[in-house]
Amino acid sequence: GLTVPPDAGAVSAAELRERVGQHLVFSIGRGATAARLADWRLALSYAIRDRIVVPWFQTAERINAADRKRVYYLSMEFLIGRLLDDAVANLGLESAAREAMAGLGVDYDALVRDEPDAALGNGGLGRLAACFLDSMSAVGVAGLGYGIRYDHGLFRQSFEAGWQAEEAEDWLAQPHPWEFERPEASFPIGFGGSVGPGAGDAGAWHPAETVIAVAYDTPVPGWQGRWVNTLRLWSAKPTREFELQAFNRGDFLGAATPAVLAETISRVLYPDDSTPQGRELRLKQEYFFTAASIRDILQRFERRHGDLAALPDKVAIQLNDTHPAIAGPELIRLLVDERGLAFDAAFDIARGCLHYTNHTLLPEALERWPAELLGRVLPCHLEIVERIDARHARESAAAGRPSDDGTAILGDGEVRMGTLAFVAARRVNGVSALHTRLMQETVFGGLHALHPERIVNQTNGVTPRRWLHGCNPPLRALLQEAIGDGWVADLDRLEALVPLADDAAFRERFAAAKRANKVRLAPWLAEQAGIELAPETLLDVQIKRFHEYKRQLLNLLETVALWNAMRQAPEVDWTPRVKVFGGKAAPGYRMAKLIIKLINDVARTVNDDPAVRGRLQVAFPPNYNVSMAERLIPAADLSEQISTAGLEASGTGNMKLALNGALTVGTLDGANVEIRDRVGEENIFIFGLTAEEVARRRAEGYAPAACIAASPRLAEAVEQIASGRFSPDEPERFRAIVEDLRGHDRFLVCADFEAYWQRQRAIDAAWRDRAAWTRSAVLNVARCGWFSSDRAIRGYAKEIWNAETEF
Ligand code: 26M
Repeated sequence: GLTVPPDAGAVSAAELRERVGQHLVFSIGRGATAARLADWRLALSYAIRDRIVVPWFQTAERINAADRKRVYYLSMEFLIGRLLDDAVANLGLESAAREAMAGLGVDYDALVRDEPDAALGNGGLGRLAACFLDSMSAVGVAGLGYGIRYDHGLFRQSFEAGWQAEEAEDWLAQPHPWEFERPEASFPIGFGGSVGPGAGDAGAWHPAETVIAVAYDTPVPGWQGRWVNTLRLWSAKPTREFELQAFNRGDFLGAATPAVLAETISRVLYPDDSTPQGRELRLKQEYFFTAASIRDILQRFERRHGDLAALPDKVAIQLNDTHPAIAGPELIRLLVDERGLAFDAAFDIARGCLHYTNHTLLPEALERWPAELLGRVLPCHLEIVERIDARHARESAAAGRPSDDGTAILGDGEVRMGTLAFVAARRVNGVSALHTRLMQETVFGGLHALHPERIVNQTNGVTPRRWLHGCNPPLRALLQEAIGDGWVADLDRLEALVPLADDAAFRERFAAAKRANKVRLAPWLAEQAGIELAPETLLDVQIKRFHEYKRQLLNLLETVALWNAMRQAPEVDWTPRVKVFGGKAAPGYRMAKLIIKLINDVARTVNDDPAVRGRLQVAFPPNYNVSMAERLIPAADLSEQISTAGLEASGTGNMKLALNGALTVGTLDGANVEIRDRVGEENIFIFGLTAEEVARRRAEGYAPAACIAASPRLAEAVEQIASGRFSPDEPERFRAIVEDLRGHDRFLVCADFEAYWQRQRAIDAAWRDRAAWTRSAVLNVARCGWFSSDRAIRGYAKEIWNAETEF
């Protein structure tokens, strides 16, 4: 048994203050008079971390004692954000921490804001992984996240004359207090070389190059610190012998070269979130972290169990998109070449453990690797892929399907990673009901016909700890008074608010909480974007990565049309609005970057125009990230979720905003459909073509020119952009946007424009009846409890992993 040190459990403010002082001196090496804010932050972080370590050990002991099935979440990305305040809240130490720091003369809020975001992800997929880690600890799943410890996370965005510029992010420039380096947990990972006849029937692999994967563990405390899982991130290090040989020859530069090359693998996060570039280094990253994780998983299993056939009973592996899809071939390789199993037995074991989540149907976003590249970097794995493909073809033929049904893994000289992941997985899931249905009907249609039980739905969710409790103190306080705090671990309890939507006094207090959040946001927005936000103004936000399918351009065209309408009819009592845009574009995505420039040019024109002063403003604060989302979401009144129907797999920002009392203007896409089903048609502003209508319009040969001709408002806005109204110094600047809108309009911006405009005017009118608006907002909060990632994790545990939950 474990002897619990005397300091485990609750801690008083006085004790915590003492511990912070100790850490400041003995861990940071600085005295109180010389300490900077960062020193105090590190000292408090260490003091908080100390509270997590014992429950962490205890969780491991419970899992081992019960021999619980383990769940491994493999993800190239974990978009975590700040950790300190989250850990403090999970441990219930908010007042102790505040009081302790106040006693030391340090502002707790400033200290929390000093922490850099851990931005090891691009957007939705990476943030989902972070929410799932939190929820696996909250509900007590024996879960472990595996990923890459990038030296540099997602780039910092700035605007240079309105153009996006990227700067390297450097989150490890300061000590990172939350991780433990585990030099003993390391594996050599090979690349290249050749495959010869050897052990097993797949042949033994002789890599040309070897890199060491070293583990760094971060504890992930759940709600109330009852359960603590681990996030294990791999960092690439050179092998020792290699260096030493060159060093001994006196070749000091040569001794450093392999080190630099090896460390390149975990150097930087790829900043694309939907268009894989097919780069060799990316493939090496994928294999590097997947291979290290699979070996770690197998080693942990074998330390406790003898029979590899039992692996699927004790291990579930979730692949977050296809990025770790090489897990299938790697696991088979280890079982065949290093454990001596036959290929078919190894394949069955691997397929018993593996599960794959798809996050997109966009054809250009589906990962494919040239077979030549895969064969060069991972020769043994290419052979195994060929054998998996052959077995899949046999199963397909046995089921009477034609051999040319488009479900082959290898084709056109490429390896289709989605197909590989599907074939090697026991369950494949989509992330919203609509997305899952479209998977079955479109991209995975042939595979679905062959394996009709394999594709299941698990609608995404968000953690209520960060996305309500943490980010929205005024609403948290109101909820505490109205319904207690049981909702934090059981978000369905928000339903108790439903009757309060009809209580005028409650609505007043709810509106006051929203107002307080806007007042809190205003000085920041003024500083970041030069905007004056009055609390009566409708705050309209579109915050997400920039992509054409997400249609920031639709929002912008409506902004221009609204500006025109306000100038043309100044006598009208317009509903005042502030439109906020936030998001990054992939550095190589020219169209998205041009749209960013257009928004900034329109913002300057509109914000400088006295004719619309106090009525319309456009704000684009740079460097949207998790921490910025935490500021904006609680203050927002209107949530823009306006993707072309059928293209946004789920969305999760839509859930965060609705949960914080913003009303949604959105298409019937992704999880918007399920949000509507829950909040009710009358409490959401739906518009536009459905996924089926989009498909039909495209099949009929959609031509945007007719839509533009039919809408004078749209025609005027497009013409202004075309003629340089927003770029007088370079009238042709937005030619590519205008040509695309008039010629192709792949994402049907013009087709949806009028419906969107009309919906926005209905929103203007709705805002004026503040009691009705607030009633809708309350009902959004009350009925969005289902979108908790706790519900999603329970769904995965029951329907996919066959794993228990402790709470
Ligand atoms: C691939 C190759 C090379 C470099 C980067 C990538 C890559 C990285 C991230 C590709 C896709 C990536 O993310 C896609 C993503 O974030 N999808 C979103 O997933 C969310 C969670 O399920 C959904 O809510 C969003 O609708 C979906 O767009």
